[in-house]
Amino acid sequence: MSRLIVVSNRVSIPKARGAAGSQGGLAVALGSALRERRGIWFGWSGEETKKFSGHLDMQKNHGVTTATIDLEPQDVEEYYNGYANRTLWPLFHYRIDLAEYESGFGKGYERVNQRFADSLGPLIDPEDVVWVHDYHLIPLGERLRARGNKNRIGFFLHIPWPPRNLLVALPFHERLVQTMLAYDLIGFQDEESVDSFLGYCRKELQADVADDGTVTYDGRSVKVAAFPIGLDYDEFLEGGESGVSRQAEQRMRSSSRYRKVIIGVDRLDYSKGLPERFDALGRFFDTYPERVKETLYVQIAPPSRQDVATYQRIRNTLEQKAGQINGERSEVDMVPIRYVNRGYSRQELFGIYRSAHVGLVTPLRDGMNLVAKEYIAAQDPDDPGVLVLSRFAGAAEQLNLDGEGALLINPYSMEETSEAIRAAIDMPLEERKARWEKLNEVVRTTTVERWRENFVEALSA
Ligand code: GDG
Repeated sequence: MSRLIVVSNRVSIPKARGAAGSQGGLAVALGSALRERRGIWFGWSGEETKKFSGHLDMQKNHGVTTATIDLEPQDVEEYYNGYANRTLWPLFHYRIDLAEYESGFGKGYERVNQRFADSLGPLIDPEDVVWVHDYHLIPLGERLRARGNKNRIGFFLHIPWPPRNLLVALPFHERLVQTMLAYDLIGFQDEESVDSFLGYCRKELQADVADDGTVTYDGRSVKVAAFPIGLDYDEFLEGGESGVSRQAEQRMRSSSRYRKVIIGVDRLDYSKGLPERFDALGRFFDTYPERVKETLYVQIAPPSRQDVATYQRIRNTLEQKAGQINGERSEVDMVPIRYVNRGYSRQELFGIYRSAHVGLVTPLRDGMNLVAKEYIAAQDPDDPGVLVLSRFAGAAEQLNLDGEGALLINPYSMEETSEAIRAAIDMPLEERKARWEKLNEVVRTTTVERWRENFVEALSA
């Protein structure tokens, strides 16, 4: 079996399976593939150094070799906070109004991708299969090719690929997409992204696009397909068996005094549609005032990317909205919203999801959204809750199930979201069970291991 080299912006140092506070499904799935194939996980250490030296920090943890490099402060500012998080992230999430572009960002992005290629290149053996992850590293494949690398190299994008008409607003968009065509396989989360990408190649680059998703351009071919990511289902369920999980569930049930709990769990990010969600809840409480006492909305929102100003602004907006909803509707012994700016362990999250009657997942755009799948996996089969899901999450392609799975909503419509919350709260047990069984079947069978196997198999073929 050929060796697998995984490359991502940051490297998650592998822990033992099921270890306390253990990592997410991605780290677990990639970790087990790397163990099997004696591979290497390469990326940025998260540390800064005054002068880039290219020094590799190689470590072996639980059978997985990691190799990391430090970056200069200017690299971090231009490549990570700049081009990745202030240019590509907003644009790819359809927030052209928030996308900023400075030529320094573009230069920093190119420079860091070159640094990655130069440090990683010597580690790659001729038979290795290389798998590059996410928007930070789009040009890496081409940079490796320029060093003479002839390996199979694949790329997976965890976030949405935008429609052609949005992408053309990015300066030097042709160059970005042309570099991407240096890969052998490009994977997206959903068919919509695949269609957008192929449409761009056809219309902007006049590339040849075959029915099976093969793009031929400038003498080489790359296969493009959807590989929807999933959960490490077994590991997640095992965590749910733990005392920590049971306690978290019990704490939620007793502290909510048996009100109907609606749960939201999101990184504090403008793509997750949180202000719109808070407004929809306000609408729900206004439309059904008798429900205020019977309902509790819990929003867990750990802060992220706090070096970027838009992330500070969204935090202020949400504090204001939560304060207003609670100020207007609380009683001395009851608040309608609990808004929590911190993270919980995965075991605790399991218990919290399980205690909730409604899972509210309403991103304005999302590559996949794993919270939707975790909410389903955590439910009690005898008394499952209802998933209310944005049609703009990649997960909607899998979880709509012809209207028999999640309740799909348009997150820009307060009415639609508010009505879906009401329908979810009032849904009879029979229907909840029927929907949950179908949803759980999808989540149980399209796991992160399947995703990884499908991708690596297609890449190695
Ligand atoms: C990107 C794409 C795509 C959240 N709060 C806590 C916590 N989380 C965990 C969730 C979930 C993960 O973080 C978030 O994953 P999402 O998929 O919802 O979103 P992104 O972070 O934006 O991820 C996304 C994903 O990549 C994978 O390809 O699905 O579309 O944007 O697992 O549970 N985990 C813990 N405590 C928290 O408080 N432990």
